[in-house]
Amino acid sequence: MTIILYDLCGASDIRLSPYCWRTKMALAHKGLSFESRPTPFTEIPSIADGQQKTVPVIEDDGRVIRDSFDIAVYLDDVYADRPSLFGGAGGQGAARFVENWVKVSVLPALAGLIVADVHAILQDIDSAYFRESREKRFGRALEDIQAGREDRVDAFRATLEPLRQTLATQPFIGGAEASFCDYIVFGTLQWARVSSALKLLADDDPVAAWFERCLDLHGGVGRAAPAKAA
Ligand SMILES: N[C@@H](CCC(=O)N[C@@H](CS)C(=O)NCC(=O)O)C(=O)O
Repeated sequence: MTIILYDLCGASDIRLSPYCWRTKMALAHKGLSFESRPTPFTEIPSIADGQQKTVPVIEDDGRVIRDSFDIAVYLDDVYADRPSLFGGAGGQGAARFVENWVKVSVLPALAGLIVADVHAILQDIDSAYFRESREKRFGRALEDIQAGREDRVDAFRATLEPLRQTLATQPFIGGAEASFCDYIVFGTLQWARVSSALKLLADDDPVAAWFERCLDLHGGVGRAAPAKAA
């Protein structure tokens, strides 16, 4: 039975969620086919069993699983005969560290650079909800959050230093091959790539080369999504 993925969708069918990208890369890594259901923010409460507050959510053979990390754990458990996302319990523990590094350091720095750009690519039905909820969260207008962002790009790049140094010894966070750890960071940068024309990484940054490698993984599922035009 085909897995259903509820995938956050902006205007012009832009699939923007950093967390849904983690799940799409995880499904592709496992070689599982899935049906992607485009989901605006304001329709999340009515998807699947009607109990959901965030996406990604998957439905697999009657089971409803939410949260990108829990979905990856589920996929490794249930489809254990397919390529592993974590490489076992130790890998899962290390991936939690990557998830929290991204949550604490990378995502907040990035959100402050692109949040108004993200608002600009949403469907009309989501526009007011996103503005209101994010302005409440940040305590400022979206445009004010993003203002002066050129001065904060270096600070954002600095949050990626652990990845940069890791790439000096290996092509992926997972080692020789990509793992769910890579998809956690990839999804975050892919969110920016599809939503904003801001140049985030220097051309000679090893993180930029790694991101290009990730875009090409699994038949280029990441690259198939168009980058936001300048
Ligand atoms: N920890 C969750 C976070 C998911 C999440 O925050 N998703 C956002 C989309 S990027 C969402 O659905 N937000 C709903 C809202 O803001 O109303 C995961 O990893 O799946």
